[in-house]
Amino acid sequence: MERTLIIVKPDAVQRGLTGEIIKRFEQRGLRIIGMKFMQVSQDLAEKHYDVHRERPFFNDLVSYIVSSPVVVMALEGTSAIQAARGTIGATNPAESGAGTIRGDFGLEIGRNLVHGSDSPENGEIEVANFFTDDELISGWNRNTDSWIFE
Ligand code: D4T
Repeated sequence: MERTLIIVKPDAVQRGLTGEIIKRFEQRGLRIIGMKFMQVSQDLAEKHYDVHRERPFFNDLVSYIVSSPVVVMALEGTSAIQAARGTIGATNPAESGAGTIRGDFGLEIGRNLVHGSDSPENGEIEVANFFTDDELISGWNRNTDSWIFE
């Protein structure tokens, strides 16, 4: 099982797309192990995007993620990283295929609606950055699990 951190970003929450976005991950088969509505602090935003600190778009990225509340989810599943990124689409919505979240709802890279972790290692780190242990319910079973996980 892999874990991925999903952030329904400020633009998606403001546009009323939270339910639509959660639905897509649920129907993909990923299991929710944590979810909350929150305001990302400046410190947490800088930590989350630390890998981009030297990039020219770093300040815009941080301002965007702290600009309004977000919904964060920790999801678990086999190939959760790759599956979630497929559901999300390419970084630039203009290049995302129809049927992906960014391809269906976005146009610009700086308003790309949703974040998903890019590796199993980063999935673990990012989930731990956004959730305390007692906010996560890992290891619960859905009655449908055997119809989703082989
Ligand atoms: P996130 O991290 O938001 O899920 O996006 P990706 O995983 O798809 O893309 P990324 O880490 O390469 O970029 C993080 C974030 O930076 C913005 N960005 C990126 C930008 O504004 N301009 C750029 O040129 C790039 C490469 C968009 C996503």
